[in-house]
Amino acid sequence: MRHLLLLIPGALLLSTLSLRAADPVTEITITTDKTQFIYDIKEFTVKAGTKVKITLVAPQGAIPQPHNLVIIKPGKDAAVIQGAMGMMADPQGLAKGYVPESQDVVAHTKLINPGETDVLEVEIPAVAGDYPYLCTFPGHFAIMKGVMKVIE
Ligand SMILES: [Cu+2]
Repeated sequence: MRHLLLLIPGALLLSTLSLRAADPVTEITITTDKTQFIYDIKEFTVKAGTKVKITLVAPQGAIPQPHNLVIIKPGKDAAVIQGAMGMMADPQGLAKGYVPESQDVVAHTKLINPGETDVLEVEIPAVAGDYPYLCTFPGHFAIMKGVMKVIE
C-alpha cells in the first residue's frame, strides 16, 4: 500500500508532461474522395498560435485528377479562387499548382495525383476565425472545400 502511494505522483507527473509535449501540434489526415471532388473532412478546429500537420492523401484507384489543399485567410476565398482561375491561361499554371501568389494564402500543399500524399505543416495564425480551405485545381474549388476553425 505504501509503495502504491509513492508511485502515483510519479505517474501523474509523467502523464502531464507527455500531454504538454503533444499539445502544440495537431495531426490530421484529409483524404480526397475516389470519385467525387471532395475531401473526407470538411471541418476541423485548431487553437490559434499552435501548429497543425495536415497529411493530404489521394487514394490509389481514384479518378486521375490532381488535388491540392490551400488554406486561405477568413473571407478571402473568392479572391484566391479568382487568382486561381486567372492561372488557367498561364502556361505555368499547372507547374505553380494553380496556387496564386497572394497574401491571402496561409499555406498550401502541392498538387498530388492518385496514390500520392503531401504533408503540410502550418503555423496556425494568432487571429481566430473561419479559415476556408479548398482545392484550386480548375473546376474543383466550387465543391472541394472545407473550413479550418481557429479558436482562441
Ligand atoms: Cu481537386
